[in-house]
Amino acid sequence: MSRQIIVASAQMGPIAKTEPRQSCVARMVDMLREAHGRGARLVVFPELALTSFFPRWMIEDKDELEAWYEEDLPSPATQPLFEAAAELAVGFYLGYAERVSEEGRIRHFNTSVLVGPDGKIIGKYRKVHLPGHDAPQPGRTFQHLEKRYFEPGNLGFPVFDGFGGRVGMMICNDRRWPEAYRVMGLQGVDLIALGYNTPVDHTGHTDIDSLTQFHNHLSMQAGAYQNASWVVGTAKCGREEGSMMVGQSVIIAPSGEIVAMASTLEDEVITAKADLDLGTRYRETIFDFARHREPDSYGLIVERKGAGDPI
Ligand code: ING
Repeated sequence: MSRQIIVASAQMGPIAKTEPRQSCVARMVDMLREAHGRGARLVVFPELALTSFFPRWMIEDKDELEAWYEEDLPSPATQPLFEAAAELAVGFYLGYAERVSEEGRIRHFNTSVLVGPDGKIIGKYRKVHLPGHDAPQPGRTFQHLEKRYFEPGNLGFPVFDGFGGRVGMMICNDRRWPEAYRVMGLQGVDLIALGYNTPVDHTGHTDIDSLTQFHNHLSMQAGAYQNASWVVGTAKCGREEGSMMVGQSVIIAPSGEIVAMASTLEDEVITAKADLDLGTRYRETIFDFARHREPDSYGLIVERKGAGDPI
Protein backbone atom coordinates (compact mmCIF):
# COMPACT_ATOMS: atom_id res chain seq x y z
CA MET A 1 0.00 0.00 0.00
CA SER A 2 1.59 3.29 -1.04
CA ARG A 3 2.32 5.78 1.66
CA GLN A 4 1.05 8.93 -0.01
CA ILE A 5 0.15 11.99 2.02
CA ILE A 6 -0.78 15.49 0.96
CA VAL A 7 1.40 17.92 2.92
CA ALA A 8 1.16 21.70 3.21
CA SER A 9 3.53 24.53 3.98
CA ALA A 10 1.65 27.40 5.61
CA GLN A 11 3.90 30.40 5.04
CA MET A 12 3.30 33.45 7.20
CA GLY A 13 3.81 37.09 6.28
CA PRO A 14 5.10 39.60 8.83
CA ILE A 15 3.98 39.47 12.46
CA ALA A 16 3.98 42.91 14.09
CA LYS A 17 5.69 43.39 17.43
CA THR A 18 2.31 44.28 18.97
CA GLU A 19 0.31 41.56 17.19
CA PRO A 20 -1.42 39.40 19.79
CA ARG A 21 -0.88 35.62 19.73
CA GLN A 22 -4.61 35.21 19.19
CA SER A 23 -4.28 37.05 15.87
CA CYS A 24 -1.41 34.81 14.73
CA VAL A 25 -3.38 31.73 15.78
CA ALA A 26 -6.43 32.93 13.83
CA ARG A 27 -4.23 33.36 10.74
CA MET A 28 -2.88 29.83 11.23
CA VAL A 29 -6.34 28.32 11.73
CA ASP A 30 -7.47 29.94 8.47
CA MET A 31 -4.52 28.36 6.65
CA LEU A 32 -5.07 25.01 8.35
CA ARG A 33 -8.65 25.05 7.05
CA GLU A 34 -7.45 26.02 3.56
CA ALA A 35 -4.90 23.18 3.61
CA HIS A 36 -7.58 20.74 4.81
CA GLY A 37 -9.74 21.85 1.89
CA ARG A 38 -6.95 20.72 -0.42
CA GLY A 39 -6.70 17.33 1.28
CA ALA A 40 -3.64 18.03 3.41
CA ARG A 41 -3.04 15.87 6.50
CA LEU A 42 0.08 17.67 7.77
CA VAL A 43 0.65 21.45 7.81
CA VAL A 44 4.05 23.01 8.55
CA PHE A 45 4.04 26.48 10.11
CA PRO A 46 7.17 28.69 10.53
CA GLU A 47 9.73 29.03 13.31
CA LEU A 48 8.58 31.32 16.19
CA ALA A 49 5.16 31.49 14.53
CA LEU A 50 3.29 33.04 17.45
CA THR A 51 5.15 36.33 17.63
CA SER A 52 7.41 38.72 15.80
CA PHE A 53 11.04 37.56 15.53
CA PHE A 54 12.08 39.16 18.83
CA PRO A 55 15.80 38.11 18.72
CA ARG A 56 16.25 41.02 16.29
CA TRP A 57 16.03 43.36 19.31
CA MET A 58 18.15 43.88 22.44
CA ILE A 59 15.54 43.52 25.21
CA GLU A 60 16.85 44.71 28.58
CA ASP A 61 13.67 44.45 30.66
CA LYS A 62 13.31 40.90 32.04
CA ASP A 63 9.51 40.92 32.18
CA GLU A 64 9.35 42.28 28.63
CA LEU A 65 11.65 39.50 27.47
CA GLU A 66 9.77 36.73 29.33
CA ALA A 67 6.51 37.85 27.67
CA TRP A 68 7.82 36.51 24.34
CA TYR A 69 7.88 32.87 25.54
CA GLU A 70 5.17 30.22 25.97
CA GLU A 71 4.79 27.86 28.88
CA ASP A 72 3.07 24.56 28.08
CA LEU A 73 1.23 23.96 24.83
CA PRO A 74 -1.63 24.10 24.16
CA SER A 75 -1.84 27.46 25.91
CA PRO A 76 -5.13 29.40 26.01
CA ALA A 77 -3.99 31.44 23.00
CA THR A 78 -3.02 28.37 20.93
CA GLN A 79 -5.93 26.14 21.99
CA PRO A 80 -8.01 27.07 18.87
CA LEU A 81 -5.25 25.71 16.62
CA PHE A 82 -5.12 22.38 18.47
CA GLU A 83 -8.92 22.18 18.41
CA ALA A 84 -9.07 22.88 14.68
CA ALA A 85 -6.47 20.16 14.10
CA ALA A 86 -8.58 17.61 15.97
CA GLU A 87 -11.81 18.77 14.30
CA LEU A 88 -10.31 18.46 10.80
CA ALA A 89 -7.95 15.53 11.54
CA VAL A 90 -5.00 17.56 10.24
CA GLY A 91 -1.68 17.49 12.10
CA PHE A 92 0.82 20.33 12.20
CA TYR A 93 4.37 21.49 13.01
CA LEU A 94 4.52 24.67 15.10
CA GLY A 95 7.59 26.71 16.01
CA TYR A 96 7.52 28.78 19.20
CA ALA A 97 9.67 30.22 22.00
CA GLU A 98 9.59 27.82 24.96
CA ARG A 99 10.10 28.59 28.66
CA VAL A 100 10.35 25.52 30.85
CA SER A 101 11.39 24.60 34.40
CA GLU A 102 13.87 21.76 33.91
CA GLU A 103 16.72 20.37 36.01
CA GLY A 104 15.83 22.79 38.78
CA ARG A 105 16.01 25.99 36.74
CA ILE A 106 14.08 28.07 34.22
CA ARG A 107 15.31 27.38 30.70
CA HIS A 108 14.50 28.90 27.33
CA PHE A 109 14.57 27.12 23.96
CA ASN A 110 13.65 27.84 20.34
CA THR A 111 11.27 24.90 20.02
CA SER A 112 8.90 23.10 17.67
CA VAL A 113 6.21 20.53 18.27
CA LEU A 114 4.72 17.92 15.95
CA VAL A 115 0.98 17.56 16.55
CA GLY A 116 -1.03 14.58 15.28
CA PRO A 117 -4.44 14.59 13.54
CA ASP A 118 -6.02 14.07 16.97
CA GLY A 119 -4.65 17.42 18.14
CA LYS A 120 -2.23 15.76 20.58
CA ILE A 121 1.51 16.49 20.66
CA ILE A 122 3.50 13.59 19.12
CA GLY A 123 6.94 15.03 19.83
CA LYS A 124 9.09 18.06 20.56
CA TYR A 125 12.36 19.39 19.15
CA ARG A 126 14.61 22.18 20.43
CA LYS A 127 16.80 24.11 18.00
CA VAL A 128 20.42 23.03 18.21
CA HIS A 129 22.15 25.51 15.89
CA LEU A 130 21.61 29.04 17.21
CA PRO A 131 22.99 31.66 14.80
CA GLY A 132 24.01 35.22 15.58
CA HIS A 133 25.36 36.46 18.90
CA ASP A 134 24.83 36.49 22.67
CA ALA A 135 25.39 40.25 22.95
CA PRO A 136 24.39 43.21 20.77
CA GLN A 137 26.80 43.90 17.90
CA PRO A 138 27.75 47.49 16.98
CA GLY A 139 26.74 48.76 13.57
CA ARG A 140 23.85 46.34 13.01
CA THR A 141 20.45 47.74 12.07
CA PHE A 142 18.90 44.60 13.55
CA GLN A 143 20.51 42.31 16.07
CA HIS A 144 20.38 38.52 15.96
CA LEU A 145 20.42 37.48 19.62
CA GLU A 146 19.24 33.87 19.57
CA LYS A 147 22.36 32.86 21.54
CA ARG A 148 21.30 35.36 24.22
CA TYR A 149 17.65 34.34 24.41
CA PHE A 150 17.84 30.56 23.93
CA GLU A 151 19.98 27.61 25.00
CA PRO A 152 21.11 25.08 22.37
CA GLY A 153 18.58 22.26 22.11
CA ASN A 154 19.02 19.26 24.43
CA LEU A 155 16.74 16.74 22.71
CA GLY A 156 18.97 15.75 19.79
CA PHE A 157 17.25 15.19 16.44
CA PRO A 158 14.48 12.67 17.21
CA VAL A 159 12.33 11.05 14.51
CA PHE A 160 8.72 10.21 15.33
CA ASP A 161 6.25 7.70 13.89
CA GLY A 162 3.30 9.52 12.39
CA PHE A 163 1.38 10.36 9.22
CA GLY A 164 2.15 6.94 7.75
CA GLY A 165 5.90 7.29 8.10
CA ARG A 166 8.83 8.65 10.10
CA VAL A 167 8.75 12.41 10.67
CA GLY A 168 11.56 14.60 12.01
CA MET A 169 11.95 18.30 12.76
CA MET A 170 14.52 21.07 12.44
CA ILE A 171 14.39 24.79 13.00
CA CYS A 172 15.81 27.39 10.63
CA ASN A 173 19.62 27.50 10.96
CA ASP A 174 19.68 23.73 11.56
CA ARG A 175 18.94 23.30 7.83
CA ARG A 176 22.42 24.63 6.96
CA TRP A 177 24.20 21.83 8.85
CA PRO A 178 24.38 18.43 7.11
CA GLU A 179 24.70 16.61 10.43
CA ALA A 180 21.15 17.60 11.32
CA TYR A 181 19.75 15.79 8.27
CA ARG A 182 22.14 12.83 8.60
CA VAL A 183 21.24 12.10 12.24
CA MET A 184 17.63 11.80 11.09
CA GLY A 185 18.58 10.03 7.86
CA LEU A 186 20.27 7.34 9.95
CA GLN A 187 16.91 6.92 11.73
CA GLY A 188 15.09 6.36 8.42
CA VAL A 189 13.28 9.70 8.34
CA ASP A 190 10.72 10.04 5.53
CA LEU A 191 9.82 13.72 5.96
CA ILE A 192 11.57 16.60 7.75
CA ALA A 193 9.44 19.57 8.77
CA LEU A 194 11.14 22.88 9.40
CA GLY A 195 10.24 26.53 9.82
CA TYR A 196 12.51 29.52 9.27
CA ASN A 197 12.85 33.28 9.85
CA THR A 198 15.69 34.30 7.55
CA PRO A 199 16.72 37.97 7.28
CA VAL A 200 18.31 39.00 3.99
CA ASP A 201 21.12 40.94 5.71
CA HIS A 202 22.30 38.46 8.32
CA THR A 203 26.06 38.62 7.83
CA GLY A 204 26.40 42.22 6.63
CA HIS A 205 28.57 40.99 3.74
CA THR A 206 26.69 41.99 0.58
CA ASP A 207 28.22 39.24 -1.58
CA ILE A 208 27.10 36.58 0.92
CA ASP A 209 23.76 38.14 1.84
CA SER A 210 22.82 38.50 -1.85
CA LEU A 211 22.84 34.67 -2.01
CA THR A 212 20.51 34.20 0.99
CA GLN A 213 17.65 32.81 -1.07
CA PHE A 214 19.95 30.53 -3.09
CA HIS A 215 21.55 29.19 0.11
CA ASN A 216 18.10 28.70 1.63
CA HIS A 217 16.99 26.26 -1.07
CA LEU A 218 20.50 24.79 -1.63
CA SER A 219 20.64 23.68 2.03
CA MET A 220 17.24 22.02 2.00
CA GLN A 221 17.51 20.44 -1.45
CA ALA A 222 20.91 18.94 -0.61
CA GLY A 223 19.73 17.68 2.78
CA ALA A 224 16.64 16.10 1.27
CA TYR A 225 18.50 14.33 -1.55
CA GLN A 226 21.47 13.13 0.53
CA ASN A 227 19.16 11.62 3.15
CA ALA A 228 16.37 10.37 0.90
CA SER A 229 13.78 12.48 2.70
CA TRP A 230 10.99 14.89 1.90
CA VAL A 231 11.63 18.37 3.32
CA VAL A 232 8.92 20.96 3.98
CA GLY A 233 10.46 24.37 4.67
CA THR A 234 8.12 27.15 5.77
CA ALA A 235 9.05 30.83 6.03
CA LYS A 236 7.88 33.66 8.16
CA CYS A 237 8.73 36.36 5.60
CA GLY A 238 8.33 39.84 4.20
CA ARG A 239 9.26 43.10 5.85
CA GLU A 240 8.63 42.43 9.55
CA GLU A 241 9.19 45.51 11.77
CA GLY A 242 11.55 46.83 9.11
CA SER A 243 13.56 43.61 8.75
CA MET A 244 13.27 41.91 5.34
CA MET A 245 13.05 38.12 5.52
CA VAL A 246 13.07 35.66 2.62
CA GLY A 247 9.98 33.72 1.64
CA GLN A 248 9.85 31.07 -1.09
CA SER A 249 8.64 28.34 1.26
CA VAL A 250 9.07 24.97 -0.40
CA ILE A 251 8.10 21.32 -0.49
CA ILE A 252 11.11 19.27 -1.63
CA ALA A 253 11.08 15.63 -2.73
CA PRO A 254 13.79 13.06 -1.83
CA SER A 255 15.06 13.62 -5.39
CA GLY A 256 16.01 17.12 -4.29
CA GLU A 257 13.41 18.63 -6.65
CA ILE A 258 11.28 21.52 -5.47
CA VAL A 259 7.71 20.31 -6.12
CA ALA A 260 5.91 23.36 -4.70
CA MET A 261 7.01 26.90 -3.81
CA ALA A 262 5.31 29.96 -2.38
CA SER A 263 5.26 33.02 -4.63
CA THR A 264 4.26 35.78 -2.23
CA LEU A 265 5.70 37.30 0.94
CA GLU A 266 2.41 36.89 2.81
CA ASP A 267 0.30 34.17 4.41
CA GLU A 268 0.20 31.53 1.68
CA VAL A 269 -0.60 27.81 1.65
CA ILE A 270 1.21 25.52 -0.77
CA THR A 271 0.53 21.78 -1.01
CA ALA A 272 1.96 18.70 -2.69
CA LYS A 273 1.28 14.96 -2.72
CA ALA A 274 4.24 13.36 -0.94
CA ASP A 275 4.87 9.71 -1.79
CA LEU A 276 6.89 8.60 1.23
CA ASP A 277 7.97 5.49 -0.69
CA LEU A 278 10.03 7.68 -3.04
CA GLY A 279 12.50 8.06 -0.19
CA THR A 280 12.49 4.32 0.31
CA ARG A 281 13.52 3.82 -3.32
CA TYR A 282 16.50 6.18 -2.83
CA ARG A 283 17.41 4.36 0.41
CA GLU A 284 17.33 1.02 -1.40
CA THR A 285 19.64 2.24 -4.19
CA ILE A 286 21.85 5.33 -4.15
CA PHE A 287 21.61 6.03 -0.40
CA ASP A 288 21.60 2.50 0.99
CA PHE A 289 23.66 3.58 4.02
CA ALA A 290 24.37 -0.01 5.09
CA ARG A 291 25.90 -0.94 1.73
CA HIS A 292 27.53 2.29 0.64
CA ARG A 293 28.55 4.41 3.65
CA GLU A 294 32.04 3.71 5.02
CA PRO A 295 32.13 5.53 8.39
CA ASP A 296 35.19 3.54 9.49
CA SER A 297 37.10 4.94 6.52
CA TYR A 298 36.33 8.60 7.05
CA GLY A 299 39.48 9.07 9.11
CA LEU A 300 40.06 10.93 12.34
CA ILE A 301 39.35 14.62 12.79
CA VAL A 302 42.86 15.90 13.55
CA GLU A 303 42.97 18.82 16.00
CA ARG A 304 44.07 21.96 14.14
CA LYS A 305 47.62 22.59 15.35
CA GLY A 306 48.13 25.99 13.85
CA ALA A 307 47.64 28.08 10.72
CA GLY A 308 48.68 26.21 7.62
CA ASP A 309 48.72 22.82 9.30
CA PRO A 310 46.51 20.18 7.69
CA ILE A 311 43.19 19.65 9.46
N1 ING B 1 17.81 32.64 10.89
C1 ING B 1 18.73 32.58 9.83
C2 ING B 1 18.88 31.21 9.16
O1 ING B 1 18.16 31.05 8.19
C3 ING B 1 20.87 33.22 8.90
C4 ING B 1 20.07 33.14 10.17
C5 ING B 1 20.40 34.01 7.83
C6 ING B 1 22.02 32.47 8.78
C7 ING B 1 21.15 34.07 6.62
C8 ING B 1 22.79 32.52 7.58
C9 ING B 1 22.33 33.33 6.50
O2 ING B 1 19.71 30.39 9.50
C10 ING B 1 17.55 31.81 11.93
N2 ING B 1 16.52 32.16 12.72
O3 ING B 1 18.21 30.81 12.15
